[in-house]
Amino acid sequence: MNIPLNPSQISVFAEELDAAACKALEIPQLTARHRFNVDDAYRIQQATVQRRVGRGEQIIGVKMGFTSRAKMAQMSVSDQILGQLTSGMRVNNGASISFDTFIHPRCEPEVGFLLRKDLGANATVEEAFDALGGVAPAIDIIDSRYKQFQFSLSDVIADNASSAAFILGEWVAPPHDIAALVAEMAIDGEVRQRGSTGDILGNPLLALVSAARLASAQGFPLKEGSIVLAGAVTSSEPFTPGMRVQASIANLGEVHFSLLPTR
Ligand code: OOG
Ligand code: MG
Repeated sequence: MNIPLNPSQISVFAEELDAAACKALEIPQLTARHRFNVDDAYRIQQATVQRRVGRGEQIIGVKMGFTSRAKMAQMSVSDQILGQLTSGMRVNNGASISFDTFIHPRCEPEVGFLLRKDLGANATVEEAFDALGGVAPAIDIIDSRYKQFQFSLSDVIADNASSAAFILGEWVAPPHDIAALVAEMAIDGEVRQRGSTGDILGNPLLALVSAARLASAQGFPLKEGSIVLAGAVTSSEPFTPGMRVQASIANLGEVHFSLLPTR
């Protein structure tokens, strides 16, 4: 049975998750200690994000999770979830980054959207398309703060949808049909994952519609200028120091990053 959390429990859980992320040390699932519902999980998420804001980061967008069958099957979670993206998570396209800040990171190919208009809770697919200022290939770097990368739905929401870092390619004008573009992810030049943008709910614009609905429900409706990651097209892949990761989406371009050679 779920037990409602009081404000001090929410801040204790948020502090534990935030410390785990800062120190790159995994922790046991929170729900092993205290089962809580999805609403409380979003309150914990919000408190972890506010800790980042307190350190000077800005909230720059949101990401969707579990919008493809591949991800639902890989992680045994079938509900869509929302996470928040901050300035501290953004990595420049082509950058070399250190592995040290991660616990057991994985990368996944995604579609990124840039909004040129606010998008409300009841936005339609047409309104979502009209609100697009740009589309870009993206890589989401997830790094669950939980042991063995295992969690319940409430745990992963509290952990800000495993968000650790993300990389965006160049923004391009939204093509009229973005629902059937081949997406690939290669590690050290070898293609490891391949799918279609249509693997995201049949059309990645539906992930944007869901993001608008969930973000409004959580009290931070999507604003002009926000970045939205639509969720992974394929399963994620682990990576290690020295690797080079590239994702590409037909007609949209490519995005890549590298890991520095040593820990
Ligand atoms: C949770 C994050 C899910 C996606 O694209 O589906 C996600 C996880 O898999 O750890 O980012
Ligand atoms: Mg993702």
